[in-house]
Amino acid sequence: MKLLVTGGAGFIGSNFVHHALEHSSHEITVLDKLTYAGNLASLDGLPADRFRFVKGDITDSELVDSLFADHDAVVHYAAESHNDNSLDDPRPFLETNIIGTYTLLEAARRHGTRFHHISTDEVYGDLALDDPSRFTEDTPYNPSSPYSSTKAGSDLLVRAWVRSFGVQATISNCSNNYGPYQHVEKFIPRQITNVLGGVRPKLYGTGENVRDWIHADDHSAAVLTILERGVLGETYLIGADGEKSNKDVVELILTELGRAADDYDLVTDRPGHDLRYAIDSTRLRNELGWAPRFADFEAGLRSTIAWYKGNQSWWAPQKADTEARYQAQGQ
Ligand code: NAD
Ligand code: TDX
Repeated sequence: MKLLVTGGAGFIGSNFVHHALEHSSHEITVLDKLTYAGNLASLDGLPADRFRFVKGDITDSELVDSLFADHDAVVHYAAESHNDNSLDDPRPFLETNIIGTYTLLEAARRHGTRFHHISTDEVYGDLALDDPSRFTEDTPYNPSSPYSSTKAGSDLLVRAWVRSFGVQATISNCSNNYGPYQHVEKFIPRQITNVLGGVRPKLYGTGENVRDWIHADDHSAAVLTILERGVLGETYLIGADGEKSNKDVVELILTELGRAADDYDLVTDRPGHDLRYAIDSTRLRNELGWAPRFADFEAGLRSTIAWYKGNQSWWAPQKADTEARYQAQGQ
């Protein structure tokens, strides 16, 4: 297939491009606006005969239309993705996540293009720490932040375009990703690069909030599986049973880097901070036969720490600006 990957210069999109070129024979075009979160260096070294990059905005309907005319399927990662930024300035989230997805869906409708929409478990809101249940495909939507509400809105647009216009789409909602090429604004890379720079990690609130971690390469394998074998019109949850409190993750990072496990600061909490996410991915495992390769979070975290240690030139240019933004927010 000729695949168009939106947001392929971002964290998860670039991991997908590397994964798909290695594990399939698809040709890939990346469409990416190169916002502060996009980085062409994440796409270095890809085979020129199967990979092409186009700089552009998913809200540009003329450009989108011309690219859809020339591709068999679209995997849609492009988004404004950071909750903290959405609390500071929600507008770009509405433009890219809602209008951008709408623009792509209209092109999919015109061209009859197979469409896979990448979304998040945050659309379901949060769970209590002691709640034995986990999110499933049937959990009602209840997003908390401007970011997660725009992702929920984009999911609902996809469902409506499937039902009303017969667009051939699937949706996946994945839990928190970690791995190489993740922007230093996000929790795990922020804390790894803080410790590498001699700065104490920053935990929001009490650090008891729980995230369900999955390696980005396992997410990519799941998306490729859904693209090739998923049932049109369906939603699949992606998760690797990786629940950990933020405090536990910071302690693991500190210990791995030879520092005392309690060498961190508690800082102002995120407004509306979701307490816990947890994914039940039974459907994807049973119906499509996917399983995570990085089942051991601690081993995956160690390899991620090693990647940030070895790739300072990739992240260092973003670090000072990112920390200045956090400092202005008291975090
Ligand atoms: P990211 O912020 O690292 O990357 C986003 C990419 O989209 C960047 O390359 C950026 O330049 C591009 N982009 C932004 N606006 C654009 C526009 N208008 N037109 C074209 N390109 C644009 O994000 P990420 O963490 O890689 O997330 C990718 C997708 O996965 C998002 O849809 C996100 O909601 C979803 N997701 C993320 C996670 C996670 O843990 N990070 C978990 C589940 C789902
Ligand atoms: O410095 C920090 N300290 C801290 O305690 C940062 C940056 C975060 N946190 C906490 C907030 C969250 O509980 O760590 C947790 C993870 O934070 P983020 O990396 O900002 O991720 P989260 O808000 O959980 O959202 C992520 O997962 C779902 C992605 O950014 C989203 O794009 C995805 O949809």
